[in-house]
Amino acid sequence: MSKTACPLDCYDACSIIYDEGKLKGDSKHFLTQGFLCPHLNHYEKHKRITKPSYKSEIISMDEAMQYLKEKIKSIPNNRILHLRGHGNFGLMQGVTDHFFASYGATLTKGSLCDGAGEAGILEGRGSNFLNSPEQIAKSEVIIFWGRNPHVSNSHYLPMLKGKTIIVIDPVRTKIAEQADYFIQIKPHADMYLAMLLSRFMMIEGMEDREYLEEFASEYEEFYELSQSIRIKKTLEKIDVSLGDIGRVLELIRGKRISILVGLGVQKYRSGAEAVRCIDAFGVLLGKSCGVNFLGNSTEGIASPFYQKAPRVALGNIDFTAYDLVFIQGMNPLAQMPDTNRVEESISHVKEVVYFGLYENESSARADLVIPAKTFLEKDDIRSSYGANDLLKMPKQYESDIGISEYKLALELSNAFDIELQSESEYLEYFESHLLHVKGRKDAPYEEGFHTDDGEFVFIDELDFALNLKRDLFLITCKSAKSLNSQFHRESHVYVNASMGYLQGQRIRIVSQNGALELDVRFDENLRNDCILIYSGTPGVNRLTSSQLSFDGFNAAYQENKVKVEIC
Ligand SMILES: Nc1nc2c(c(=O)[nH]1)N[C@H]1C(S)=C(S)[C@@H](COP(=O)(O)OP(=O)(O)OC[C@H]3O[C@@H](n4cnc5c(=O)[nH]c(N)nc54)[C@H](O)[C@@H]3O)O[C@H]1N2
Ligand SMILES: Nc1nc2c(c(=O)[nH]1)N[C@H]1C(S)=C(S)[C@@H](COP(=O)(O)OP(=O)(O)OC[C@H]3O[C@@H](n4cnc5c(=O)[nH]c(N)nc54)[C@H](O)[C@@H]3O)O[C@H]1N2
Ligand code: SF4
Ligand SMILES: [Mo]
Repeated sequence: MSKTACPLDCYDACSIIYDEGKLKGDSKHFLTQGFLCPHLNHYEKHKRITKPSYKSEIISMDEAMQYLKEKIKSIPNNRILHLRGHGNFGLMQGVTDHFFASYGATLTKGSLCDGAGEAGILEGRGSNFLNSPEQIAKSEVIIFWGRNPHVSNSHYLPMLKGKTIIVIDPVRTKIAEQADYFIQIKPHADMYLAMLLSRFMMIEGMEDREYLEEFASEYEEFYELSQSIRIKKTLEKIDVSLGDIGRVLELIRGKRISILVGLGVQKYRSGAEAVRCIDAFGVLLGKSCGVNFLGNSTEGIASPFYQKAPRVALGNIDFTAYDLVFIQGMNPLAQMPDTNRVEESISHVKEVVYFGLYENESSARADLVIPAKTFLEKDDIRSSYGANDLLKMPKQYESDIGISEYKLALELSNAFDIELQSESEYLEYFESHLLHVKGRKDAPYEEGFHTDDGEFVFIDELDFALNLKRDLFLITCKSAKSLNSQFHRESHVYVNASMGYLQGQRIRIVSQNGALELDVRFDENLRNDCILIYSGTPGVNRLTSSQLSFDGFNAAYQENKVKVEIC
């Protein structure tokens, strides 16, 4: 019996007991409470890549590493790109950055995930720490704002018992059904709702003046900014009523409140501004309240790996600038936005290397495929964006399949005379943070912020208009069955029956970037100005745009509106 942790990209970062070949939830861990989700309950049943291949021909691992070294040697370093996703959240995944950066290759910046929201948080607070789950458990009211806990954050659910729940989401999610109050907001409208909630709560005198005077003294200027919004017209535009605002204020008055903000609100070019406005609302509520977005999982843990490298934004890479692209822990041909552009751009690359666990669109495009080891077959340690702890992931058994990230980086480093410390030195360095990650506290902003003067910086202008084109909003969020493009991927488009399509009917969805045909499934929980296609659905990103967020170099998966054509 041995302890490890789930490696997946997930708020919960579950602690696991590996017992005689079975993965079980750790009953002693604060969040895990003895339960794992279906992804981990069936983890070892998913068919993985077992052998390396070059141009679809099976080769040995030695041959694969030989090919890789030869290709790297034959290509100028400024024509090599290293792409890394979060298929595995272990900190040792970053060891390959060390090799590629030291070698002079290009790395990436920005994110496909939370970069816009994080930019908004950083502008306000100067850092992106989390209130701990233990701290959230003390709240009387929890607001889920663009976050879907039954799907993406299920280990928070037990702690909701007895609390008042408010949900703000364009979709009537399971948590919305259970909530004390639900606002089925129009997509992309959150910035305005946050501003109006802030304005009315200040009119009601509900702000925590003592806290604000000390740590957010520009709140009156923020109130003035909120007055620049025309109430009636804006409420109509965002499909929210004055009654909705009044009811939310009634439910939160005098209470201890946590606002759990998810990805939904920031999948737009103006994602940073939306999160910044919601964060300001949380700050006005005062000392014992606050917003948790996805925390920076490595805040307070300096990387031991060499990181200095030219960097390109992950969301809109021009692949034609490279002759070798090394893809690790990621499926960019499905998960990057604007798949048609990505496919065309990457078709010019001479050597695409895929280093991962599963066959997918990216392994299909790759020239060289190198199987990775699973988290049970290598040593690692993980941090999390939903909790403050670090969890060790020691190797559980030896396997002949695949190669670890450390071993791959070591072989490359030896071949190119690059210095690399031993695996145990890196692991020990990360483990030294286990007991006390610098700066991480249960309530990190109780005594001020991490800006130059310790004060919260409010947004001081609002210059984004709502996109009022008559086309439909595309909602593309997480599915319970898959982890983005891993495991059981969805294959339908979901619509409200009132839109007039038939169950099972094939429709063509068109955006300014591409088109996709899918069969219809009804979902009565959707608004009739939206269609929903889950993340991981093959082809969904043919509809999305390469335009990045205004701040944070983030993909903007819901910026494009769509039209439907009957096939
Ligand atoms: N089962 C499962 N779990 C996962 C993942 C997975 O693929 N599957 N992925 C993991 C990853 S990588 C991440 S980053 C997290 C993210 O997990 P979440 O933060 O929960 O993100 P999403 O599911 O993308 O979106 C959350 C909610 O935002 C709503 N939403 C969409 N547009 C808007 C909007 O304009 N305004 C508002 N207010 N809400 C909106 C959606 O309807 C959805 O209910 O989940 C992680 N956990
Ligand atoms: N339309 C739309 N697109 C989206 C999103 C959306 O909501 N809608 N969400 C975005 C978000 S938030 C994210 S985070 C991205 C995620 O997108 P990706 O980063 O591409 O993540 P996955 O699809 O989970 O693919 C991860 C890959 O990692 C590999 N892998 C797993 N474990 C290991 C390991 O230990 N080592 C190595 N080397 N490889 C491993 C697996 O083979 C898998 O193919 O997608 C983004 N794309
Ligand atoms: S809930 Fe998240 S962390 Fe827990 S087992 Fe599932 S994927 Fe892993
Ligand atoms: Mo993500």
